[in-house]
Amino acid sequence: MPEYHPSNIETKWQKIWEKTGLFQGTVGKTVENKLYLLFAFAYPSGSGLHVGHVESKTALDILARYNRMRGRQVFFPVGWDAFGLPAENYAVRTGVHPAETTRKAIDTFRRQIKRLGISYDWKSEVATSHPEYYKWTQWIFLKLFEKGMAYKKPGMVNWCPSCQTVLANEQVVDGVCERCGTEVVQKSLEQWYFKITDYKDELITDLEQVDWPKATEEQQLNWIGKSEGANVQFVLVADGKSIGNLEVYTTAHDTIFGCTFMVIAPEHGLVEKILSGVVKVPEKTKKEVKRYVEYVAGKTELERQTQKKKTGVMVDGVVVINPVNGEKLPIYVADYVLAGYGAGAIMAVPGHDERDFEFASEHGLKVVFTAKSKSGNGDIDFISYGQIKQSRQDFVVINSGEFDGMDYVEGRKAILDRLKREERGEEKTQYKLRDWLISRQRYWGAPIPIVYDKEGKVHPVKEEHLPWRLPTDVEFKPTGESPLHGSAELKDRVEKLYGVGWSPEYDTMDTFVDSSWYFLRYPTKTLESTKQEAQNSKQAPNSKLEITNGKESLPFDPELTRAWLPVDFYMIGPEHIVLHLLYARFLTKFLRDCGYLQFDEPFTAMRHQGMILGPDHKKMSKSKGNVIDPDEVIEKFGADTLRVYEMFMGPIEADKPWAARSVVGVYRFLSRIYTLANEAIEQNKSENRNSKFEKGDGGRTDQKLLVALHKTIQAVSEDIPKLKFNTAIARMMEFVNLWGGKNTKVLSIGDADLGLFVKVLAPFAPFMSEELWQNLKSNKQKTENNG
Ligand code: ANZ
Repeated sequence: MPEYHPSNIETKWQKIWEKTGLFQGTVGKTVENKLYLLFAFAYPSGSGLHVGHVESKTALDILARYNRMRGRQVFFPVGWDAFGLPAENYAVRTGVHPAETTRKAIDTFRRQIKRLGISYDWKSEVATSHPEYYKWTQWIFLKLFEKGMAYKKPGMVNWCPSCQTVLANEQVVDGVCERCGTEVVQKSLEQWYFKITDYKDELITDLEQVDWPKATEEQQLNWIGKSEGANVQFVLVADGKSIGNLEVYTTAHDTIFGCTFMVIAPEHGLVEKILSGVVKVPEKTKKEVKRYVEYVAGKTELERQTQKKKTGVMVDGVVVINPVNGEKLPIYVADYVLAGYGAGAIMAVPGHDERDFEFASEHGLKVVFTAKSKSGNGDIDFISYGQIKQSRQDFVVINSGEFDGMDYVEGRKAILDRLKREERGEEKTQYKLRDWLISRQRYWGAPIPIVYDKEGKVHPVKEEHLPWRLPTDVEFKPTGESPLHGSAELKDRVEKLYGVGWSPEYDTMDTFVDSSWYFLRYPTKTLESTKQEAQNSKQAPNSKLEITNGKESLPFDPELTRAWLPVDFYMIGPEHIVLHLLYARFLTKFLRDCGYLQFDEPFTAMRHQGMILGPDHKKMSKSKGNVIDPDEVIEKFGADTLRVYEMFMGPIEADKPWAARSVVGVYRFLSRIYTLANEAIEQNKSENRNSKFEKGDGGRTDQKLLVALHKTIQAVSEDIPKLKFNTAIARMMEFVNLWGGKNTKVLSIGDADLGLFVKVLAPFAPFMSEELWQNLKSNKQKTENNG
């Protein structure tokens, strides 16, 4: 009886699958019942595949194999999010070129993934750092530029003094750089932006079209941050005279009688007027304001939003008048009010806003409540506006003149009506979403395809010059300037192509640009690879490689795109969901409006995998020494065991700790199947039964086992589409226990029924299933020959 030696079996089948090109070149132009499965492509880090990758890749691979078996046309592509900071930081430390590090890392990942038996269509393989890919990232930039959707403007950016680069907000964690821990500062730079805000409303409403986890949709909405409120005008008074209006944005105009002071951001226009002397204030105040503005300049926006202590200074000599009750209110400059949102000024209502309450407590300011709970005991206490908003009908307006006694539904409307009538306020909808800052002062990214003439005027690089290559003659020393500044080749290139005195754009693009359209490229890449191979083998020497729509070259074939997109199912870690999804959705909508795509949303259904924790129940990290290396597990137990174990750990969306003992348990389970199956095959052969394998032969199977088998088939078939892989495996384990548990008699099973069980197992443990299937087939041949 053959013993279970996974590595022999697995490497054998891996080679055969590869040689026969199984799973390759799977996209055709006419499709029926297609299923486009997408795994969020990985950053090829030097440390190779981790067990978390194994989890999500296996889960999708099960879906791919299962659906192929059910006759669906499955497209399951693979690629690399290959540009990015880590390779560049490594180059800075070691001098090894990022292209070199990235190539090596991709080789490692490719080897590991193949060893795992993931049934990718390798003809689709893309890497964002390859010129043939970033050519099209640049093409998309040019399309955006052409439509006025890519533009340049100076902006305050988060700057990491150590990495010498601009950071996106989410790369700043607690005020420090996410990568190196250095404190982030603010800096003004000319930057490129994409006008994602043009799509803000559609990015909200189109969420109705997708089947995503609710929490993920929520996060999209929060980031877009639509808020409905009002702009209100307060009269500004200096020296007893009106000097104009001060506008605030509020979502709680119904609390306006409770406004006891006004706060403006340090960047507000009025601050400038005070410092330049246009608005006169006492010299001492001016100095205090100046000092405060300087103090704030070092803080990031995030810090300003999250700090506990609310700092600020009073502007002596200027006041505002509350339009509803004529009260004179002091003005403060404080950094908890941000310049970029609303009017950069707020009416502070410490009775109902936590931030204002903290500020009022720090500075000894008056608190007025304008709301009382209907069910309350009469005592007036702090009620947060969040509570009021949740059930306006349960709160009564108080301390608000003629509006007293109304509930907050009625009061909100009546107060707005009065502000509108007196031309002191109007409804206003605000969004938190800002345009997408895409320029990076880094090397390892797609160069922005822009050149400047002698006057510094912006010109797009001509399409015929794409790919606008990333030069290689640069130094990896952080200088504060974009590394491309150091390239003589780039300067020469620009002068040769565009004229003497012209200069290149030195920034590269945010890697989020690369990853926001890769799923559009996959089907076409597969087609191109197939054509390329035919050409190489001289089968079709004249086949044209270029994809066009008759008018222009395109990154994605129109017919193929119509046939295969959108993506039917996207599996992605919960840590990437906010920005990546938002940007991919934005570019999809933009390309649709250009006429290249026919759908609104790129990812029809989506789910998230949980995290695999270390044996100590903590997040795996090198520094904690709790990292499990998938290569080691495969070496010891085989890829099938690793796959089945990770799927058995628990619900796919949950975080789960690694348990070495259970790995052994899964290995025993698979060994048991291997032994039982081969024994059955042997038995069926020796008894010289004419096995009707594949033709349905229930007769030779123990009746009890037969019933269990069909129950198992049903349960597993139902569990897989629901991603309930752990329960599916549990059902298979129950079946195997009945078939031949440790202390029970082995029940007989005919070849045909064994074949059915092997099929059920195949998506989970494809190598062993293939081996058993082969044994069954040769059994059939032998018995047929004998008979
Ligand atoms: C008075 C008030 C009273 C407010 C109250 C809230 C509660 P969302 O919903 O997130 O849009 N605000 C306006 N502009 C701001 C800025 N530039 N920086 C910081 N805060 C700003 O938040 C809207 C509320 O945030 C606005 O409504 C304003 O405070 C504040 F009981 O006005 B509110």
